Amino acid sequence: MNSIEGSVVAAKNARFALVASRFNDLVVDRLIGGAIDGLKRHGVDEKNIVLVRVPGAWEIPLAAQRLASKKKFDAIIALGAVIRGSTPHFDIVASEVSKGVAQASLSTGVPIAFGVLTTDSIEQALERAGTKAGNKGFDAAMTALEMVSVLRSIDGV
Ligand code: INI
Repeated sequence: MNSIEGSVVAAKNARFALVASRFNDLVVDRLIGGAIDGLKRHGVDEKNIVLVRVPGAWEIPLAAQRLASKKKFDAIIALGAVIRGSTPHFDIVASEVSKGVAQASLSTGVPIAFGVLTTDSIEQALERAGTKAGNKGFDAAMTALEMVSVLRSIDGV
């Protein structure tokens, strides 16, 4: 049996774009830090990382799709924090950003790791941004590395 799986070692010359929202930047800045730390510690050169900031999570899918369609990036990492209670449209924003990111990834064929937190409180968000529950930005970076690797392996079959 042949088994194909990816590794989290940076594929040669792989390029990554981070799309991160400014809304709830206290949280999102920590996700960005985690993602960049993860990429660099797994062998990605800083010159191969581009950071794009957008106003809110709602805007992430379009920016991610535009970046993906350039075919210059091996993977994109979407980072944001949608926190219930900030405004009544939490559910709409949370639902659309997840659907939009999935659609952008499938329509372009470029992996987009989903590092957008959807939480009930700022405390839950901070727990997932480098405190008690790890850093979902770092986790998303690992997913991006693994998807680049596994897609290159699939392409080589
Ligand atoms: N954007 C977020 O990134 N997080 C939120 O929690 C949030 N809430 O709750 O309102 C939010 N709203 C803004 C939205 O993403 C758009 O930027 C805005 O509607 C303009 O298009």
